[in-house]
Amino acid sequence: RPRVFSGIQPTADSFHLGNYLGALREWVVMQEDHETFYCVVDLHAITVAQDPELLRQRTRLSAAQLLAVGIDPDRSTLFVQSHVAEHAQLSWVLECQTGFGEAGRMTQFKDKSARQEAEHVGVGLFTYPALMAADILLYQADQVPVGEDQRQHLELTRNLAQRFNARFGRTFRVPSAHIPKETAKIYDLQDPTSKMSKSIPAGVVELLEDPKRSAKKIRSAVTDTGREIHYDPENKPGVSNLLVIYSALTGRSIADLESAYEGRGYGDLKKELGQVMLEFVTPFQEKVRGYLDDPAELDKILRRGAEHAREIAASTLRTVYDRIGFLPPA
Ligand code: AQP
Repeated sequence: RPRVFSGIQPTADSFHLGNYLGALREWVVMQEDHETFYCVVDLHAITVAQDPELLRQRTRLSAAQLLAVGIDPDRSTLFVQSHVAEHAQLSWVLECQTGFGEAGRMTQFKDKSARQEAEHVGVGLFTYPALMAADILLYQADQVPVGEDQRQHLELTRNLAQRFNARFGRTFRVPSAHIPKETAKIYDLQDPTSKMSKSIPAGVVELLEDPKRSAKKIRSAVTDTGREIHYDPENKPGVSNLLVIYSALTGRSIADLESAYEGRGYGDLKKELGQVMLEFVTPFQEKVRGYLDDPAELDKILRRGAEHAREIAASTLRTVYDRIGFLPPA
């Protein structure tokens, strides 16, 4: 079975609809016929300042949310990145293979560093993509389910794998990005030309917030002039984004929704999407509470995941260290 790796940062009190529709939903589906490794990437989280206690809480909360969306620990290896030391170890090796200019061209680094004062931008934010490459290459992943925003990092990962293989002999499998067609990029409800992102939280729908609050955000989503409910991302980005979300959460096609809402206004669409959201998050939130009520069980799942992940990661790292000429420990 093809291997899959993906990760998510424990940097917010809740995952948002962009995370779910762009990535997590695919994670769940891929468990069916892939060997799946899913990781809460706490090492990535500290590329920006984190409160230690909050980071610990959010790491558990992230694992609970992954289980609640349907990641099955009997079918997937679910673990926390810092529990497997090889991630940081391979990251260093890959940093030494990454060009300074190459890393500087990453748009996520440019965007995130531009939002902070220069002296607060850590080197970790710059080397973030090398760590991400290490995450993926350690497990010899074939596919990486992510949202569109990660495409460039995936391209760098592929380049690093090919470069390493060319220089030191075949060591890494070269992975491909698995980006869903319809939901690759979910947009902010208040600014439907920007991606929904926790860093700019104006129009972000959080999976753990009160669904009444989500309904209110959906009601006040920026839509376009005109009245017709029609999928046209270029001219009607707001309403198109709502249609994509609606379709993804219900499994109804966009064409079907367009005809169902023919002659009706944006108000109806928004109200009903609020209800769809409520039906989606209610059982999810209940499951999350269940996992949080039993932290010992949660920790056991994560321990088991890390043990399995470590075996594979250690084997890849041994080969890498050997190829680059490190003397094996006696
Ligand atoms: N708006 C989005 N549409 C589709 N996919 C998205 N992803 C994130 N936003 C969207 C995908 O979610 C996965 C986890 O990403 P992450 O660990 O970077 O999570 P995040 O940091 O919470 O994502 P944000 O909100 O986008 O945060 P910032 O602003 O810090 O970058 C990834 O597969 C990502 O593609």
